[in-house]
Amino acid sequence: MKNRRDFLRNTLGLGAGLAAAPRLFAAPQESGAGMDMKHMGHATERTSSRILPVETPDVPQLPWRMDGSVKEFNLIAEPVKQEIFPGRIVDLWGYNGSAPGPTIQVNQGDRVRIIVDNHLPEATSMHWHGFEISNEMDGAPGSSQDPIPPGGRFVYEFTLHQEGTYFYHSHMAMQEMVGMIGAFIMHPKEPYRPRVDKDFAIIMQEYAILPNIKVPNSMNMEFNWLTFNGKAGPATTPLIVRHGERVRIRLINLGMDHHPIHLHGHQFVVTGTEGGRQPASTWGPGNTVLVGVAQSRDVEFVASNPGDWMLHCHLPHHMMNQMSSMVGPMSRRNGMPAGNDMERGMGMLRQGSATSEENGPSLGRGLGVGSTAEQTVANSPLKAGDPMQNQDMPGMQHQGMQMGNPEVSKDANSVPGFPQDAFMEGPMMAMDQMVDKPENFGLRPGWSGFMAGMMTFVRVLPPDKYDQIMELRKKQEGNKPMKMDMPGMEHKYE
Ligand SMILES: [Cu+2]
Repeated sequence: MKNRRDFLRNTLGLGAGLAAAPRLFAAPQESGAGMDMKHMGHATERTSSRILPVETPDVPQLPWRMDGSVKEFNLIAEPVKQEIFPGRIVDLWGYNGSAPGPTIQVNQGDRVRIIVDNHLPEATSMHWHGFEISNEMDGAPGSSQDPIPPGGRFVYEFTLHQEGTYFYHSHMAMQEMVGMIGAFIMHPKEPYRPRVDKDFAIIMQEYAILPNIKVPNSMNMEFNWLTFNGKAGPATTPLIVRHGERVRIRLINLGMDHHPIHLHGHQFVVTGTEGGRQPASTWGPGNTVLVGVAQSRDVEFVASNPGDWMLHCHLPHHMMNQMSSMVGPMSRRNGMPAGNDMERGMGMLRQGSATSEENGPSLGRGLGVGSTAEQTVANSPLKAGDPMQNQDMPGMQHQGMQMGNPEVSKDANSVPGFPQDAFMEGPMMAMDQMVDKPENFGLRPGWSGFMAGMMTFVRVLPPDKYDQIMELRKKQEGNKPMKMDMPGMEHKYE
């Protein structure tokens, strides 16, 4: 974009009255790609106004049934097995078989009933984050209600007068840390202006999971698995948009860290928070938005720049998978502690220097309680001269990975600090085939080697490529039997 006026036209959709805009950059048509309400659920209300359902890639939508004028949902709090990365199936807690839990979408003004069943081995409580509802429906354990005992049920019912990107979560702190959150979208009575053609939501979560362990360490303060909608890159599913479309992405964060989410190739405006829509007068341009813990941020932009653009958390450690002192050639020592206690794991020292034998490379990398410093792990030392001679590096040979060689210079081992990224990401980490799906079609070969943690793509595609992917997606969905695991639920979001 050349100037401020272009920015306003492209990002704010203020096409009218400015210079004649090329068709692709014009504000989206009212007809848009929106779906009529009758495709989303019972055709009861507001068929005149078109509601664009929010897509949550990799996370299911929660169906509902109508009980008179009440929209009724079922949520089951339960342990789930979540494949956060090819072959990495972890034990999380979530809702209805998913962590994060399924996305709930309602309309402003709806009367909503949510039946929460607790299939966990301990008590839980469901909090409706930011909802302006009566106190006894707030889900604050102890103060607004008794916790829901294992095997118990609580029926929440309220009328929603708000609009925006909300979420639900367990109000038991440690349960939050093992997956228990879901998106709760309240569509406004009058659609937001300018209208968008695509509306996505991404929930950010983080887990500390030692290699070969399946249960996250919820006491830990540092994390080595970072997910968008329950998947770590490259297992995340790209957001597919057509060149010229106006796009909204709703970012939701529940964890221990704040995430600066950065989009390549475009400027966006922040149009909403966890409190709902913000007035357009507050929308300043940016390309990185800090999504703090317990916050949501809506960003909008016109996808005016074709290409496969990364969308990711910009904290370097959040762009990695399974980072741990046990894995990878983090050091040229023959042995180093597998993990440390909480304090050293967080980089706090009471005695010894940061480079001493006992602290060494595991300082600040510990995974806290549950890991042990006694278990030293040999990382094969790199051989001087030709780092690639060493083919017996642990963790290097994974089935399905494309075994390319990282590019390193001949004198790499003489350079202080080496290796940094040579073995953390790159061609030998690529697994294009393992994460193959319609949304990845046409990405550059080897792309997956550089995607990890909280990373995905916004793919801004010309019409033919866009249609091709939609066609592939349709074919894939056609092959899958429609799963209706909840009796009485007739409709699902597409
Ligand atoms: Cu982050």
